[in-house]
Amino acid sequence: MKVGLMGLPSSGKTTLFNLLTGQTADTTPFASGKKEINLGSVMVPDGRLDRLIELNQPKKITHTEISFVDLAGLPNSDDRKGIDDMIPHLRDADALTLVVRDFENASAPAALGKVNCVSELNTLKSDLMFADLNTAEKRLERLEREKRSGDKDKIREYEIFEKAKEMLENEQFLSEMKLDPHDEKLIVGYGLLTKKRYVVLHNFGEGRDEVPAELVKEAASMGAPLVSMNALLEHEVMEIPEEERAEYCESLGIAGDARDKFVRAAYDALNLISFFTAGPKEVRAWTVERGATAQRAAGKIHSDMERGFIRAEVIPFDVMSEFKTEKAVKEAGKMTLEGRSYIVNDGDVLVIRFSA
Ligand SMILES: Nc1nc2c(ncn2[C@@H]2O[C@H](COP(=O)(O)OP(=O)(O)O)[C@@H](O)[C@H]2O)c(=O)[nH]1
Ligand SMILES: [Mg+2]
Repeated sequence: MKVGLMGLPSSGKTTLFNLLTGQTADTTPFASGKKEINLGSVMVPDGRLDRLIELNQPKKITHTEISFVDLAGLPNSDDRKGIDDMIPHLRDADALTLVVRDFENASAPAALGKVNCVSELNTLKSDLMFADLNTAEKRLERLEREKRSGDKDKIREYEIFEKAKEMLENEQFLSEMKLDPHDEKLIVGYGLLTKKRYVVLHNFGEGRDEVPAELVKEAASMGAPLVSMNALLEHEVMEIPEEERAEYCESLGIAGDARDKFVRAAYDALNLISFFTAGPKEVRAWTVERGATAQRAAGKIHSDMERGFIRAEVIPFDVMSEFKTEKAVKEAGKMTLEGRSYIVNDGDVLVIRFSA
């Protein structure tokens, strides 16, 4: 699962990337003209996993991970050169973070003008819509010919892209389009950007920690969670020894947990859930799409488990946490046996029974 970081030059994407991954990617200004791609994976913090570790004292611990990709900044809206280079990398991301700058930055291109995080978000939104409009128009041009064969799917695809074009011209994101699963299949290959899920990151500088109401409104209108942090300061905090961190954060008046909050928000934006396997050997968090069945979850662990699936023993996390051991849960009659089509809940602790 991959989350793309998108934002105007000097909004702090690479700083955020470094904070997230502990890497030391170059944060020199966009003016250097480099077009590099930074990729790194990050453990998703999960308090439930911590509790299961406490209960099981396992030899091995495995978190779920998501990866982040950081690209060179999108050019500002008057200069769309370079946008085409970046789009493919954004297209194959599962979700996007829109980073907006709310701090003075001498290295920011003068063309960007005064600090205005709301207008930055709007610029990014139009860039996204513009890119999708491009895709839709290109596709319509081809389909014009292709649909003449009478192929039902081509005709349907044409209708969908016509509708998409109309929506984009009216500044609507395609995530608002109602499509049935068959329709979805027809267009899934195009990686339409405005159909993705988003997180908005308000990256603020000194004295600007208040989130502008307009930004809250804009983020909400696209259904995106909003996280606010001073990425540079949070990064500085991570660089000092762990035992001094709490005191340092207190002196700065910050909680120091912005990184975890952000990773969590990005994970949630992906619309994934976690289930757990827990024992003395290993406590592990696994990821499946919301709505996945027990059999599908088993397949995440091992393909043999999916194939030979017999049943799942299910303990909801809260029950596990309360009764502490599997034995106690069973004695209390709180463990359920579920078949292959059971829909896994976020936080389920699973034991899969299968025949090899
Ligand atoms: N004051 C302040 N400066 C920041 C913050 N985040 C990034 N910067 C600075 O802004 C410049 C550009 O940051 P960078 O992460 O390279 O931006 P990018 O072009 O979006 O990747 C660097 O000099 C950073 O140190 C922040 O939250 N506050
Ligand atoms: Mg950068």
